[in-house]
Amino acid sequence: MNLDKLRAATRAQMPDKRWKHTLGVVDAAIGLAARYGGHPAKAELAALLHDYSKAWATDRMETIIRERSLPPELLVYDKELWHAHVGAWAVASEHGIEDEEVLDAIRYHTSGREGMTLLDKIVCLADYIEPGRDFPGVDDIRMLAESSLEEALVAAFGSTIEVLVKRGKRIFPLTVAARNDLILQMKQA
Ligand code: DGI
Ligand code: FE
Ligand code: FE
Repeated sequence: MNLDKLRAATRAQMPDKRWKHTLGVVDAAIGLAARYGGHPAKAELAALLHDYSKAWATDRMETIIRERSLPPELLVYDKELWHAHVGAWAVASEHGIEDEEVLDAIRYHTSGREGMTLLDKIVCLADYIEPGRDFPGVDDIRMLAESSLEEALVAAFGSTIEVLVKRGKRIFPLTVAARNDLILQMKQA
């Protein structure tokens, strides 16, 4: 597996704007890995690949979820969730990525999950705070990211959940589980 080839292959999956976001997430993930003792090369790889399938057609993702036995419950939640699981499947099957830690960080970067690993946290948070992000409250999350991965992620999931509630959308149970678990981790720290 050659990083330059993976970069070119990832670049080819998405429009310019998404690629710029990806490069921002790579930088942010490397920075968080340095701050919190994460594995820098794994953080870079997972961040590079995290939105691999983001620009794929909905039909294509739906077919993969059905045919490759990805969690069927995804289909009854927001389509925005699909690219994370489909992306993990795609980089494994198209590029032979086998590192389960990296694949999990890609798979759970949107929803989070209970028991998030350090790498899961780094990639998920990097996705929220990369320099191109501009949503209400992002600067508060950037500030929290300097002192606690967990506090920053609780704020980030909180902001996503608020938006989903305001729009009358369903919330994927793993996001609620992730937030609950992170709050518990903060209390135990
Ligand atoms: O792919 P990105 O745009 O870079 O970011 P992402 O993978 O975090 O996707 C975020 C989108 O997913 C955001 O618009 C909210 C949406 N979404 C829909 N349902 C859920 C959800 N996000 C979470 N965490 N949980 C949900 O249930
Ligand atoms: Fe994403
Ligand atoms: Fe992203």
